[in-house]
Amino acid sequence: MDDLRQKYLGLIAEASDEAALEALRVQAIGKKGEVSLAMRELGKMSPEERKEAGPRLNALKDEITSALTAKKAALGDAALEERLAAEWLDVTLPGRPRAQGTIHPISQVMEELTAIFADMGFSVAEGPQVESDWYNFDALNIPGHHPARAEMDTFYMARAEGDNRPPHVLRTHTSPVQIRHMEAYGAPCRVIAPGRVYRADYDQTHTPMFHQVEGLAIDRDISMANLKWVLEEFVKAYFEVDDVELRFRASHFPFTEPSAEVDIRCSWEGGTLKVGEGDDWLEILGSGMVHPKVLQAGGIDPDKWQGFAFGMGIDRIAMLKYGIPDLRAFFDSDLRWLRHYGFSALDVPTLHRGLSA
Ligand code: 2NL
Repeated sequence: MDDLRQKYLGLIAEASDEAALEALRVQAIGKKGEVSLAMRELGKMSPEERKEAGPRLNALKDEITSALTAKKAALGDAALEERLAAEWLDVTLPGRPRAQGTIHPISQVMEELTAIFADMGFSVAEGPQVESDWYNFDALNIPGHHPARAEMDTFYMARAEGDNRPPHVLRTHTSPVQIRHMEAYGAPCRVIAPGRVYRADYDQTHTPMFHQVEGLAIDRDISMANLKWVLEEFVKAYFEVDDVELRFRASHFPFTEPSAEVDIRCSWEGGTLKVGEGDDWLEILGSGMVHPKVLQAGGIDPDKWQGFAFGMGIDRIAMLKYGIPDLRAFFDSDLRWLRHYGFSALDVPTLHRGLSA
């Protein structure tokens, strides 16, 4: 019995997996196992011998059973330890770093404008940045001899040698987009055209490429009163104030009649702009009733339809709202500037969430 004990306790201690343990269990205390066979021998013993050997065999069986159970648990623990080590995960590692890029203030402001005008029923139109002189000038009542053509500091595209047709131009405003819109969709219409425009001008307050948004609303009875309301709603929503005061100053554009430049009441205190209060006026846009010749150029009958139009510089209103001092920095692609003035990609401007919340 001591031999059996030595043998099985030794084998159990050395078993390397559960299958080996099970084999040992069968071999020792299974139905035909060595201990079980020894127990069967008890029947052949004398009562005295049996009284002594019986309990010892039972104790041996118990001892082997507990050794098997203990070893099985130890093997399970070891397997778990191994799995935990293999599947180890450092939960103290920092999370994914925040996105490197930011939304450029001009993109942000374009999204804001779009949200505001969409709420008033305006759709967004886009068009080519290289335009024919017809769409950029003639259709807008700016004929070849008109001083506005010279004043606009236009970039002209090159023509092939001997090609005497008038050259294409880099659009000097987004008005051509609206002429194309009138041609394609007719009246009535309500549309804004935001985008890049180009003029050969470079100083403190001018860059050769800049951004403009124009708006156009045409219907049977649209008037300057509708223009005034739309612009008031726009300025309130854009500058996120409850009240504004607009001032219309008579002006002149070839494509509108009458024409007005629009100022908003404001104050400058300690270098920060407050809209809607104070004694200063800030010029923000030009506007007017669409000239009958321009309606006609867009294929719309000026005897049946009329409308207002306006245009404003996006870069300037972005600087005003977000306190950006230098226009030229907009286009320097300086990463430090972009991180400072840029917006999170998740800050999508909507009217219900607050434009720049
Ligand atoms: C300004 C002035 C303006 C328009 C743009 C326009 C467009 C069509 C017809 C008539 Cl298709 N007008 N656009 C009208 C008035 C002023 O812009 O100071 N922009 C920065």
